[in-house]
Amino acid sequence: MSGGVTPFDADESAIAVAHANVALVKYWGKRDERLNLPAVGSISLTLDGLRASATVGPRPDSGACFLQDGRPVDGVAGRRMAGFLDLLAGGDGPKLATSVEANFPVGAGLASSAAIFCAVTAAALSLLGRHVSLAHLSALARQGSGSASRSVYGGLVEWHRGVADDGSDSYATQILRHDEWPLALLVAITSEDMKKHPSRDAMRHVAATSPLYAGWLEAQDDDLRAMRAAIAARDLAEVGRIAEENCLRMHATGLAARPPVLFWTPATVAAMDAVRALRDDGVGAWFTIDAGPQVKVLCHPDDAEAVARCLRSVPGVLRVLRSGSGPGIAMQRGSVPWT
Ligand code: 2P0
Repeated sequence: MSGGVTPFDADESAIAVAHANVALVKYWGKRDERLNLPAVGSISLTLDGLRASATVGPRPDSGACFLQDGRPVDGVAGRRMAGFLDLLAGGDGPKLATSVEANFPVGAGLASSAAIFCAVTAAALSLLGRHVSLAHLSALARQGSGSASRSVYGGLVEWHRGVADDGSDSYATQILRHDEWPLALLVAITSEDMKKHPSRDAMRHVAATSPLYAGWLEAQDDDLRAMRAAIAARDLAEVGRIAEENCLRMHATGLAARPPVLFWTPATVAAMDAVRALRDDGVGAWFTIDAGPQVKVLCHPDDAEAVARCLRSVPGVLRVLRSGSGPGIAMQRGSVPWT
């Protein structure tokens, strides 16, 4: 991060910090696009190494309402953020703007939108002087980006699909705090480019055209149940197995879409092979991959260095980020808006 330089006065802005999360049981598909309600529940690990901060203040009369690392963001992403800030402020509320900074590549399949929209939600509520429950904060963050609902909490988190048409029961809850089960997650970066298919567009396309999408929906509740049980038992091998299978099932829906959606590069596949080879050598490591080419590898913290060394040696892996289980949303400036 570049030290929190923002165009806002300290006394009329709020700053929140949130961490990205990686889904071990994935969110893929929506049951309501307008309210951003998921077709399935999901379970994630919040990452201490991947952090975004958002400053929210009054919108200037001219200029962008969304700055990322000091540069204005326009186009679809700018309009999406403007709409979200208006939603948070309410119909008669003040016009807001935000400046965000992340300590990791944005838009490259590293769940940057989760950290960013979660932090923007908390900072905006703080500035507006609102107080909400964490569940409500999660449901609001969800409307910015689905995965942001999970970054409200640290550790292992479940975002509930919910059944209500108004989305009132679709928010995240914490399964385990980040200090209750030490875990490590290595991210093998295979490309720093913006991803080819934004998640939102890809999941809409897959849901509309993939004959495997129905099977994905059908299998998810079993994975969620099994994952909850594996977490309760602190059974890392079982958590890893379910996460790997769930990830491959999600990507299979894309391969079967018309036209197909493939997020992987040769380095992605090489890193998956390297993880399988590590397991054959007795190292407990399991991969998961989101809507991008990076490979995320779950392991015990004692094995993290060996796993990182292995991933660094994979042709096409540019660098490896190391994370542990991270904390939930925090305020850096301004009052805490949750109760
Ligand atoms: C996840 N992903 O569970 C899944 C797995 C990508 C693959 O959540 O449309 O940016 O903003 O709700 O949250 C990425 O999608 O999508 C995502 P929107 P989001 O982490």
